[in-house]
Amino acid sequence: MRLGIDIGGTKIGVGIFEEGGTLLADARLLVRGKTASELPRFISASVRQLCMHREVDYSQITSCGVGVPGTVSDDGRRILKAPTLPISGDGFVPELERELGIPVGVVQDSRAAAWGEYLFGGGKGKSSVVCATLGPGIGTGIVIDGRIFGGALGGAGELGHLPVVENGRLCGCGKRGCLEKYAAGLGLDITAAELLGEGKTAPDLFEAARNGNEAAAKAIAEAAQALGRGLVSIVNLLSPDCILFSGGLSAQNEYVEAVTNYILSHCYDAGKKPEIKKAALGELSPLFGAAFTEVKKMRKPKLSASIMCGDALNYGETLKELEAAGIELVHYDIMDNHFVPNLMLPAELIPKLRKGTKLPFDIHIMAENPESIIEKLELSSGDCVAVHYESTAHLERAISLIKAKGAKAAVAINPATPVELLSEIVSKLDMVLVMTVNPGFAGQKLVEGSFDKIKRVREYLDARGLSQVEIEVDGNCSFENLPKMYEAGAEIFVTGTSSTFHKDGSIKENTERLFKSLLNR
Ligand code: S6P
Ligand code: MG
Repeated sequence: MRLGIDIGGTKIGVGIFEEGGTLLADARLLVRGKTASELPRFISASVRQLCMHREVDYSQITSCGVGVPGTVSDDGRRILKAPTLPISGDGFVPELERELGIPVGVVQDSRAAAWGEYLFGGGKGKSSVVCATLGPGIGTGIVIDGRIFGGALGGAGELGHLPVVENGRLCGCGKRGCLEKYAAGLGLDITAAELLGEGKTAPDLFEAARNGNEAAAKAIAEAAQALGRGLVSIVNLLSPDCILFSGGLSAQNEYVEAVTNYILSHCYDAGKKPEIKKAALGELSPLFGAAFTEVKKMRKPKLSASIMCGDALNYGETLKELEAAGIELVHYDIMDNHFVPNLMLPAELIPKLRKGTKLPFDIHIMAENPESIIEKLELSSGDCVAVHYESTAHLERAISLIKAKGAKAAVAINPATPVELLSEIVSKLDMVLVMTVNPGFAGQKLVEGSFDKIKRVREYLDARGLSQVEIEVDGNCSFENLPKMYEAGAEIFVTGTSSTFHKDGSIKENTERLFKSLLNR
């Protein structure tokens, strides 16, 4: 099941859908009086209540798409600009994820409407659909060949901001003379007040035209013409096979008819004409589209404490403290003084340490001939072993050896090693370990460009359909860096002297601080 949310200025629409597109339950929530920080909790509580009322099993909902009246980042994680809403920035998506406990993504609401119509409404079966939402402004969503088109700059579909009058009415975007200031709700309100007197609004203008007021009829015809011209540009540029109208203003039949006629009589004749009609899902189209927008998988952050940074006189006690603090893995560094200029932790110690903890081991081999070390390891299913790409000519053999012992297999890459070098092995991996310092020592500075490297590794994996392959980061996972590493796409973090074992706090205090820094990112 999927959850769709459509956030407007006064109301929030909520819909729960079956995978095939059947709407199981929906509701409208009033947002009045809610501050930005209260919204995620309010939405989550309302959705859970709706599920109870309608006997929908909340635990079956796997993702949530949120339509917002604003510009969002390409990855659907951030709201870049939403002038009419109290929410913006990086916090909304992670907060809502925490409240709902499922992955969340945001999408511009007019794009969500077009996507909903393309999948389940008036655009079903078409290849390219343009859906113009005629409300107070004009929002236009474009679907081309089965994908929402956002454009390289992110602003595709801003039909409402087409300049139509030089030095005309001031628009909310800061410019003057935009189409929506003449041809959509707020613009027609201004025209109504100008022609019929103060306090008159768009519905009065339509009413007056119907009752024979020539000035009103002329103004509406001009507005329809301006909108028609804008849409002709879209038809001539993109050649869509379907144009849909939704939003409150689309209820004015004469208006929609006038715009339709203008488009059909003025667009370039390529032998076929686009089908032009009203959207089929009404005000639910953004809810459908939001629910069925692809949402990036939420990754649960896991901390893997580097035991070599602990108190060597008291490893048993340290392991207990780590477990109690919520650390999930023991990061165990094996170095040979050849591959790296340091000699640390023998493989033989692992079975002894296991007696002091239930935590799985996350073994990081920094040694030449890692195969000979893997052969010595006793592993269990929760363990993971990483070998360095740079350390062996027989990477595939090393990975197979790890797998044969029942553990998860990973390749570690040094800061200067490009992820592309893993192309032949990556499909066999459970994890990629991205080094953000040059391996060998704790307490080093982060190598420049590391956040971007993590991001590129995540993109590389996702592009190959390998989003299940985890990314671990090792090196200076500090209170400050770790949240950024998580945002960049990593999920397992090796914590050493810069966090879990930081000199200023106990393991418990430091780990609490780390979890807090992740929450407030
Ligand atoms: C050394 C090793 C690492 C360190 C860890 C220390 O390269 O592979 O696992 O133990 O990076 O963390 P910190 O916070 O001191 O950088
Ligand atoms: Mg390590």
